[in-house]
Amino acid sequence: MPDGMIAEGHDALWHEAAGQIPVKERRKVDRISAVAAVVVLVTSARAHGPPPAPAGYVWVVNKAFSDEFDGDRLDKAKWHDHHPYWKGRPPAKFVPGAVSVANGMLRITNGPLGSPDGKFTIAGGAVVSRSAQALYGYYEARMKASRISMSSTFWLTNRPKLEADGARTKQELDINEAVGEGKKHPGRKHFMKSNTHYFHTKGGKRADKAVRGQCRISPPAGEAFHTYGAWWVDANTIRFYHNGKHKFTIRPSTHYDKTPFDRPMYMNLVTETYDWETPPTPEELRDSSRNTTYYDWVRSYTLVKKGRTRGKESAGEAGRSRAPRRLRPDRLSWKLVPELCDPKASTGKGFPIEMLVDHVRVWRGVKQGPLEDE
Ligand SMILES: [Ca+2]
Repeated sequence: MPDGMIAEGHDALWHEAAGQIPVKERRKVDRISAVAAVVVLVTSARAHGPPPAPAGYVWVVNKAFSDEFDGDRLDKAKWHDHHPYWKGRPPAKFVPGAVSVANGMLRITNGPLGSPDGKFTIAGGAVVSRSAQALYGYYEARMKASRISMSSTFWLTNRPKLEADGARTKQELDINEAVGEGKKHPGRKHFMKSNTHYFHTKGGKRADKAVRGQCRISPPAGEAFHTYGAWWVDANTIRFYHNGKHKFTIRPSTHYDKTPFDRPMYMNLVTETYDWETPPTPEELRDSSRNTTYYDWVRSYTLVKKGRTRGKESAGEAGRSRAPRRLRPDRLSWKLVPELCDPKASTGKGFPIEMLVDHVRVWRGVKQGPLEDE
């Protein structure tokens, strides 16, 4: 997904009729279209996006938690290839060697651990965001679970907080915790499994106030890519989405805190073994047709009040995002629409609303591109 992309809600403006484009403008448009075509290729693979933004707001990409995994290695500026705070749950240990990026995918390939380490005999993997500032917003991943009795996960959590009464608290938002081929729980693969945990530890006693949610999915988690999303609306409300459709809403426990989910978190894409599930055998772990979890992309967005996005962007880029005044991007962007709807450039399926977003991207490119020389 292009950086700085702005997504409107689903109220498309496709019927906005564009008038005849003057020749002079047309040249610009043609050149812009070349840029736009590249963007189209990138975004035509979009399976889903955020739900409609509330009136007066737009979704803005949260870059720290978004990645298409299109390179040939993990972006270390954005992610750890291990878990900075957790070795893993025995018998699976998080090993950087399990993590790779290829063919547009982040892959976590589980296997037998080369050298057993105490209780650890299995190599799993963890990709953890460097930023721990994920708060309210939309978080979405397109992924396919492995088909072994380890999990394929997408979740957020934070570090423990010391409360005034001496308790330590932390929260966890599990958007999806799939097991593609369970042994004790073979039916799990048919569900998107989500959860919210409020952990409270005091005087050596640890309590977990969990509120779960789930929905049925088909095909099973390990047999196809699915898009799992969560709209963290506020401290008490999280809406969950499967393939772009709202399926259920969780209101986290308020047993210890009236506003339980109001602290920022970091993101986790990890594979785990559990005490409630039988671990895979070495043979299963060596089977490359089933031992790998695939993440096509992770995309995250935050809501920003309309009219505040431009200032926000230029503030973040020291003014670099401002297009040359004579190009009048606020007008010309609408003239771009018929160009982008050219059947030759389209997939034939019509463009999703996200195309509007790309116009914004195009205009940001204008300043640094060849058009500036005209
Ligand atoms: Ca990808």
